[in-house]
Amino acid sequence: MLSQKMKEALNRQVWMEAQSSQAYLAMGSWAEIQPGLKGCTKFFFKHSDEERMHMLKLIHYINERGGFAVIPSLEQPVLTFVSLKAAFDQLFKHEVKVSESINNLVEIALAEKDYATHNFLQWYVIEQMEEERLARECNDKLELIGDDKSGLYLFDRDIMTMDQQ
Ligand code: OFO
Repeated sequence: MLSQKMKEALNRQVWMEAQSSQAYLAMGSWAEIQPGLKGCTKFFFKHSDEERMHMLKLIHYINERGGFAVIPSLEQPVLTFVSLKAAFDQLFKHEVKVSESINNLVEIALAEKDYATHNFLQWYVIEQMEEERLARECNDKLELIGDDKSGLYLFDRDIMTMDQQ
């Protein structure tokens, strides 16, 4: 059985994952109308779907452990970006915030000796490490590329394979 505090904290995480999904959906929609960003468009939409899956996993966990997962209302995400680099900067910052939030959940689980939730959260800990790595890698590459159009072309072509490493 989840404690009240744990239930509330997990529900906040539901909101955070849903908000991430919205943010990446907005990035995908923005990328889709930019010339030559087919690969990035696919990447953002795929990430939005993954965040929704992270949210669903939490919803089922809360409900299975005697809580009630509350479907939250969402804030409108940032809709437009001055550059692809700006979108990826935001994505990276967002992932860092999500990692902090997951770490906070782990701390609560440990403090409450809720080892089931602690165990459940390990999947998120690993996932966040991977997402931060990928976002950092994308940012580093875009920093190197700058305004070089052929570099951007290759980045867009390769981004889906970077995602699988
Ligand atoms: Fe849910 O992993 Fe990113 O935010």
